[in-house]
Amino acid sequence: MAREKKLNVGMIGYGFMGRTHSNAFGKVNQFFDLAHEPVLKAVCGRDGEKAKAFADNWGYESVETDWRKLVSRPDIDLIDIVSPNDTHAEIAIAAAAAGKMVMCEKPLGRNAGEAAKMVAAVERANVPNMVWYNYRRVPAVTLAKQLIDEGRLGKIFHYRAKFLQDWTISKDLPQGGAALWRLDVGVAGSGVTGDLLAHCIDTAMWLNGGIASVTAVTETFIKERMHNLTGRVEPVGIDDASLFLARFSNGSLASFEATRYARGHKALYTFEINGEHASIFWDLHDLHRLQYFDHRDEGIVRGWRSLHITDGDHPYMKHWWVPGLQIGYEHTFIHQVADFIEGLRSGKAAAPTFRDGLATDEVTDAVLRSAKSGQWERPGG
Ligand code: SOE
Repeated sequence: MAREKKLNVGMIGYGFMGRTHSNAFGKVNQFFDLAHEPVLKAVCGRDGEKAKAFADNWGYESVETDWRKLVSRPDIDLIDIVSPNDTHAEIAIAAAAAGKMVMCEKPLGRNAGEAAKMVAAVERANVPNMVWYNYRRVPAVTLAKQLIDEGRLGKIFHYRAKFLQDWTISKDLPQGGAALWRLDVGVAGSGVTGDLLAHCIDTAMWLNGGIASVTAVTETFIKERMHNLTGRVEPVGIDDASLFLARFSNGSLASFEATRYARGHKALYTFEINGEHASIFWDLHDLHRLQYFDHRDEGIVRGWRSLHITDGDHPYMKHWWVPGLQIGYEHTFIHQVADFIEGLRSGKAAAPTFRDGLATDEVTDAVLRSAKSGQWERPGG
């Protein structure tokens, strides 16, 4: 397929996610046959020098220090938002009003109220939109979706997910400012509920359908931290740990756990799904494997199989190396760009759209509400 059209990208923010996205926009055409070619037109950051250094490293053609200017530039087709959560809504709404396509880092809004306004903006403007819940596009996770949709698991009884980290245990770690905004509730919206559980919820609803109700507990272990921007010790408003039980609309029961206080774990995202006939288990630390158990196998050889997801038949893998050779974390972002661009060609929007991102924010809001009320809560209720 000829790369007939340029897709001019203007990215706002340049942190960790800025690197994953820039890498994806830069590599996608080498591996996927697509009608559009992303062009790294401009990166935007308030610190012009740092933004320039980022632009030089990744090959952006220009730098802006005011996102409003970037959004109004006629040579930009797509605004990609990788700045902190408190900027997502304002930028996305302005970008949609300017007729730009919008891609936004997760979570979509700091809460469902913000996310709903973002959905209204992109749907009113009728512009392509997507949220970067990248773990859907780990080939093993996409294969899990395929196995479930083919009915191999049968009726699903249980969904179990966790996302464990340990990077905020020290009480000396400040909150706020560059790299530490995730600890500042005003900027992040919430703690691990919006940052980590949101990933688990997005994957879960994609694999197992809607969540009907939740009951949750959260805890803030360190109650006060120095704030980098004010220089004062201030109360901590985020949840450090968040656990909830859920009932899915299909009748299955679930448990979810996320924490930044699980010493020894850096990014242990796992899920297990138990169905009538079969079960699957996936672990981000071993992301190219899917564990599969099928009760219908002959008894003497029945057991958990460790599938190595590197064959050309596996989702996305025919675009990469040869069977047996694995890919990693960064490829999930490349897959996401490829699917977004393919959606532009086919007219069938690639998920998760902003509307899907709103559904996740409705669940995270319900989790936080339940942790306060001590009651079961309904997403969107
Ligand atoms: C937090 O440490 C974090 O970077 C999240 O913000 C990402 O979404 C997750 O994928 C990895 O951990």
